[in-house]
Amino acid sequence: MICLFLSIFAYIFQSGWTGVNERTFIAVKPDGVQRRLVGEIVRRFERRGFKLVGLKLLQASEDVLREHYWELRNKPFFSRLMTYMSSGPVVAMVWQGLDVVKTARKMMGETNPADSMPGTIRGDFCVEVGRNVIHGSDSVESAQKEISLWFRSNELQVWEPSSNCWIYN
Ligand code: RTP
Ligand code: MG
Repeated sequence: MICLFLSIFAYIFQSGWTGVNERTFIAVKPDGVQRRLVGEIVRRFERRGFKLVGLKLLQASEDVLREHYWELRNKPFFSRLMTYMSSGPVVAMVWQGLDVVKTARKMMGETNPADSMPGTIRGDFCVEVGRNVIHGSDSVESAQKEISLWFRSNELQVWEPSSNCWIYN
């Protein structure tokens, strides 16, 4: 009963979540899964201090991918991108924390791995834009849309990390 109440409360107030409650959608793309980078990527977000609230391994449907990359539908690389993203399972995740959208993008590096600094995920683990191992929402608004596209509200966990007082003052 309490869980149900918390889930409904969380769902209703999802769009108002900011500050330490900000959320982003991260996906390890099929090449990242194939190359056994899931653990490394999760480790980086955990060690930075972000909270994992959702995680699943799935084969993304064409409908979900089309919706997810709708803004890129007229780009010349769109069909290659669809083929790439449906070439194997992806690990879909939701991470939460202060400025997590912006910080996750910094941790990922640039879209083109060649422009990504060493120390970033793309700067450390890939070389080509068409195999850039990770996706991250580019704004709080996109994050909200992507989270509701990829996750049902009951797949997101409401929990209080015991380390919070060592991460936030
Ligand atoms: P993502 O959405 O996957 O996190 O990547 P992003 O914001 O850094 O870049 P975006 O412009 O949204 O592009 C989405 C994905 O499309 C592939 N791409 N291929 N010139 C190309 O062949 C090209 N440009 C982009 C990449 O996989 C990119 O991450
Ligand atoms: Mg993008």
